[in-house]
Amino acid sequence: MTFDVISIIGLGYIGLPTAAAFAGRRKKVIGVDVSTRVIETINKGEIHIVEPELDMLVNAAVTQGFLRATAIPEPADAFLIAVPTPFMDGNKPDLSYIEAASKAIAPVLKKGNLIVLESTSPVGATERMAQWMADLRPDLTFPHQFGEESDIRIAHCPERVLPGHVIRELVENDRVIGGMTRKCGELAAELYRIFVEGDCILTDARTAEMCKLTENSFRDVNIAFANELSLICDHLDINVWELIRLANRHPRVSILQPGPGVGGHCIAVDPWFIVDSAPDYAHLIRTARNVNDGKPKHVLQRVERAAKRFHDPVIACLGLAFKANIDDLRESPAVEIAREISVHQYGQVLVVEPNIDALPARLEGKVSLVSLHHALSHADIVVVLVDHTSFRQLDKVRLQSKVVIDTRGVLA
Ligand code: SAJ
Repeated sequence: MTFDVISIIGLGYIGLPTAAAFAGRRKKVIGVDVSTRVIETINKGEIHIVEPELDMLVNAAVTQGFLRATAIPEPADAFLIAVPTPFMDGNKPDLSYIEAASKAIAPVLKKGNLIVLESTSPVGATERMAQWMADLRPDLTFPHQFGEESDIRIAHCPERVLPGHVIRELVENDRVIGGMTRKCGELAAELYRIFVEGDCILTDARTAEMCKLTENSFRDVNIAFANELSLICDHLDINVWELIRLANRHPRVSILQPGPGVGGHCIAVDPWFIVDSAPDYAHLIRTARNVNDGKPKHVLQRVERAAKRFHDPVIACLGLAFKANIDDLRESPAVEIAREISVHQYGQVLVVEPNIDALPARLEGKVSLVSLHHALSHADIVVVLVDHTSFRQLDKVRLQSKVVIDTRGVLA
């Protein structure tokens, strides 16, 4: 099959780079998003997120006429759904964005269409998506009812790219493609081969859903090990960074890095989808989540102890993003820690975040966004929360005579 027109639903951190990748291979791409601001920005050839190289690619795609953004879905040969799957109260997955996207494209579906769910999803979500569309289009047949004979092909192909390296990883990473039937998977593999240079490996939809959750849970459990070590080392007065460097000299040991907690919209969220679907079995995965979620509290206790040594200290928090060299503040432990320091009135809070121009609503009026130079000139206590390159390179002489709480090992 030739894919002349490809529609991407959700133009965020995954959808927009994917749209640009198809457009870069001279495919006509229709991007769909619910935000007018996002649509207007992209149609001007600009981007609304920070991701290296993405601005150039989107600009070229739009100016050459291969990419256009709109609010209302239009007919296409293939649809990729890349909308958020957050969790609700009780750590239960919230499929409302996938449901809304499925229902939005249902009216424009036609026989022969391929729909791929890219959003990280709990096991069974692809089947539910098929059912939502089938309910609205009784005139078409779907794979969960008609197998290989269906009019519509559906697959799950979870995104696996690392923020900050999206453009390279989109092309180079292998893709796990879970077709609702074999033909669904084969068609989806054909679509991805337009720009993917990694292997496209076929499986069923449920395994593909679980595979993505497994990858992120694996990382979460390993980060929890590092975070637990950091608590133990604080208690035993051992430098955890040196300890990990030494232990990693063993040929079969590869410990990750402790931090102020685990942030982002993936690793802090996805393991809960496994816990929710198998609560009686997912003990280790649940415990790892709790260890990582408990880390910001430990950092706060250290700040509180340090603040007690001063009268109304100035406390500089270096970094708000959920990890180095990005602007993404979603589920960021750094934001939470800065907020809590201010709420508990441990001192006056200065925040340095080179990748944003304005504070998020949760911090407005509570802390001041300042330059690194300003923070280092005024702070009594410096809390390193993100290992941005500019913090790694800071002149350590400027930290002399300050209390430093380095949660990332930037100064180790
Ligand atoms: N972190 C640590 N210590 C480490 C590594 C990470 O504390 O040694 C923290 C980071 O600071 C951050 C959080 O973990 O707060 C997550 O960062 P990350 O770099 O581990 O992962 P993400 O969330 O940016 O991207 C992950 C990736 N998954 C895996 O590496 C298994 C990526 O490939 C996925 O595509 C992405 O989740 C996603 O969208 O699911």
